[in-house]
Amino acid sequence: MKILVTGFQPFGKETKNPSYEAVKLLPNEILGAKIVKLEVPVVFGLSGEVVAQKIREEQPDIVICVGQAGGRTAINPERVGINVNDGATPDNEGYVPSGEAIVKDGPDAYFSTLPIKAMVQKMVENDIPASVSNTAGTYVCNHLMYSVLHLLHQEFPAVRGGFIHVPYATMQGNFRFASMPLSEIAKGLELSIEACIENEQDITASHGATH
Ligand code: PCA
Repeated sequence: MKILVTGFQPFGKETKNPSYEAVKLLPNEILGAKIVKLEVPVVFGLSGEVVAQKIREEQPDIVICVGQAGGRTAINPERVGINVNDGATPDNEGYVPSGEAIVKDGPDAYFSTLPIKAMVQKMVENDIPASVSNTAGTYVCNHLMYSVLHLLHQEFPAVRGGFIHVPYATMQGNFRFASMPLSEIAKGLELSIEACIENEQDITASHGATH
């Protein structure tokens, strides 16, 4: 089995992005699966193209994209990617979208095809704070999640994929917000990858939210 794991370059005021910093710490093999790592630019459009090219080259069985969600208090497997780019802050090429579709006439949303509940359960059992998130936002992370799931749906229906948001890493020094040591973030990603390998289908469990 081969698993493509992506993380992002830094964006905004940050000089490090804990997503790719944590991906770099992952072993090159997990439960016998080969781990292929890729750093992705924080740019609408280009992010999806770079990952699509790697998927075509590497032909992975699973694609897991990871991004920073500053202020989140846990590692969050995302449930859904939505078909919209909308402005929060400029991407790394200065572009601020205004609510356009990612794929014209594409489906409104794609659900993750990763076992998000099994991933959360495995992390929590191992003392890593984790919960399911029901929004990946409307910035580049949501863009990449939707773009990858669209590609997989169209061209690689047997390949599972999805997205994980991670909090700030402690070494970024944003102490007014929740953070986790980078090694713990990497541990959470490794446990999530194990859960993906172990669970072809997700487990039945309640991981909803009232808001
Ligand atoms: N986080 C941003 C984009 C890149 C990243 O790491 C997001 O949540 O959209």
